[in-house]
Amino acid sequence: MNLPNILLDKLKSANRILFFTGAGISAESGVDTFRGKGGLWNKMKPEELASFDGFMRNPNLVWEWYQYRRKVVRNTTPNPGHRAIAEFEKYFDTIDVITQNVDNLHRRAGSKNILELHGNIERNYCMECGKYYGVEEFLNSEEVPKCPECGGMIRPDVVWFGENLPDGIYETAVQRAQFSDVCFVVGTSAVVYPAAYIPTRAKEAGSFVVEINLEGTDISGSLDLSFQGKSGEILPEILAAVKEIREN
Ligand code: BJW
Ligand code: ZN
Repeated sequence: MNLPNILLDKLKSANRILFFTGAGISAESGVDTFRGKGGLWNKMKPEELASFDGFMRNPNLVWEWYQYRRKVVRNTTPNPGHRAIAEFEKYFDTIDVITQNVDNLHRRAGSKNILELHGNIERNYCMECGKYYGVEEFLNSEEVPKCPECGGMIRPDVVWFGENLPDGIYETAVQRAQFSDVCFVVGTSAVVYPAAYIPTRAKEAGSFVVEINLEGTDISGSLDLSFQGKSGEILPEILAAVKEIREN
């Protein structure tokens, strides 16, 4: 693929790069996306599985779904897209990763500055006393476990519809977006708010915003560039160009 000169110029002079990622970046690791082709929500109702009310209506079903996804995540590895993002750190002063994903794959790929807007599937907490737990404690629980300390219900540490994002995280994310020189928007349908405001906030502040997605999205037209294809193929190509222009 020939990368447009405008992108190469921006990458040559940039100091701060932001990656804003969604489920699509993990698709090539075998982690299901929510929407789009083959997305989870084509088969299941989001409000039943990813909301507090859905959890309270049928806690064991929701728990089972998370236990299943934990298994998928444990048995997979970061793909060339995650690894390319981690390698960008060699070439720029600041690399920020703001992810909507809960799968830990950016961390496992070696990225350092990660903001997880929607939590992390590899953590749990007690709904009564607030104590945090890893996943190992409840690895074989097929039903919602009870807190060993207080008997309260244990839930995954993720953000469901109608719940606030972790304290202050969205404000920090917007600041990082506004500071970025180039912002890559990777593998997200950009329909879930407030996360979906981030590319727009970056663009308004003068960042050069580049989308990488299998298909066009509602925001494609308002960004600087939009590449259609697999992030696990396109990101390594951009990294190869970065190596050339930043090492010489
Ligand atoms: C590839 C690829 C490859 C595939 N390469 N690309 C009405 C209007 C506006 C807003 C609202 C409204 N009603 C309610 C709201 C607010 C609501 C919201 O945004 N709803 C809209 C959906 C309508 N938001 C919230 O509730 C948020 N909280 C909030 O607003 O708090 C304030 C508040 C408090 C109290 C009351 C009301 C408001 C919280 C949102 C939490 C989202 N949670 C989830 C689940 C997390 C846990 C879990 O993982 O189980 O987060 S939902 C799900 O969607 C998950 C994702 O992080 C999120 C975004 O999805 P993402 O990452 O974009 O994935 P997909 O699947 O949508 O897209 C994948 C893309 O990849 C596709 O485009 C593919 O083409 C592409 N792709 N393969 C490149 N190889
Ligand atoms: Zn407890």
